[in-house]
Amino acid sequence: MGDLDEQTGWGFETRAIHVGQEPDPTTGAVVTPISLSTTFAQSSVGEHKGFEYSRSGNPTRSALEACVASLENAKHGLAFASGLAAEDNVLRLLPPGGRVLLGNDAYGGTFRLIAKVWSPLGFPWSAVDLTDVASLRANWPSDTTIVWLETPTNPLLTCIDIAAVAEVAHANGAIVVVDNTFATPYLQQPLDHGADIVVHSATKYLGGHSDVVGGFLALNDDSLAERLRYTQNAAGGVPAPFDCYLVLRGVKTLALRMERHCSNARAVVDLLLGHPAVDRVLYPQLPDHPGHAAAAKQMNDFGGMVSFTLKGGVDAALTVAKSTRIFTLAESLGAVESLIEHPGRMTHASAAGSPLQVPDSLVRLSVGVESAHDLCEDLRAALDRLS
Ligand code: P1T
Repeated sequence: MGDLDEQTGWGFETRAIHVGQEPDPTTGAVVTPISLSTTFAQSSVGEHKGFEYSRSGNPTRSALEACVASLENAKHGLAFASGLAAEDNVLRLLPPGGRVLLGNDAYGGTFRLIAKVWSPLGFPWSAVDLTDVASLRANWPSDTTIVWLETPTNPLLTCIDIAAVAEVAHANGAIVVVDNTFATPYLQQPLDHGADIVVHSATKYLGGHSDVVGGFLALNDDSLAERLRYTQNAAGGVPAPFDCYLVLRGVKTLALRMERHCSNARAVVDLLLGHPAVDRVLYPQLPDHPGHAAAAKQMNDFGGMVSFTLKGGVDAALTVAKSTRIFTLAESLGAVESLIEHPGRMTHASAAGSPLQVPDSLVRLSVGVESAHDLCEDLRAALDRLS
């Protein structure tokens, strides 16, 4: 990755290890300390060293916020207790009656938050096919204030042209929120393509080791950032200092891990494409994949997530999901170990009966960083059980 940061002059990998993480001025500690203090001494009322109370601001959290903001080419970064806490903080920007347009494929929990929690409070939502920008422009609901998209989407891995959607949204006075969890800032920096706010489930690739739940927002706009920071403190969905430390530790190796996730995913895709039990392989690098052109334009590589459908339908999908040995049957994604799941019955069960319902013959893989050979053999053995 050649892109240099304007502020530091450093490349991505250097920023991941050093931004916000200067050696501790008191002790020289090279690793950012975990600051557990909930409160901070004031020399006189209102005079302090930048921290007052740990919900409002914490040194370990500040380090994480500076680092991931830099990776997203963002001026502002805000860390949260989970991806959904970060999303909820964004939805608090909605004006009374403001509509959310949600892409028609997205994480089930995001759908649930928008459609089942916020919508009944008087904030309408609609599901839209964001690959069809002409239709988005022609059918724009006038009460829309937020367009919410994932690219690649969870779990179908459809890719959306961020710049094209941002152009329509901005012309209509709406903001664009991009969930960059699947791509990570190593592969895609949505703010550079016109997004207004980037959302992350830091639980996934940023943390990278399945040992921390976290969320993140990155953005450039000062007034939006001020509002989001106000709500971060007022509503209080902040992460613990230890969690911030774990995400910061994970981010240091993000570039290395993503390289391996991508190359292992390619090996898995080749295996799946050649197996007779597989119906369709979903991976953004494939030329016939929905949004391949958008992915090729805005991503540096195609990521570590692979989904596929089985000719044998739901029964075959459930059999494969329980038959692997290295791929662990579990929700979540983006960590060093490979995971397999059945979105229809697991991560996306809440979307059943909605426009975001997923096919029941679908299996989703989070391809980890183990040996590509072992991963392919594991999958081959599970698929062979179907014949
Ligand atoms: O789980 P949490 O940290 O709250 O993040 C929610 C979230 C947000 N956005 C995307 C794209 C996600 O995939 C998730 C969480 N997803 C899973 C747990 C999953 O297995 O798909």
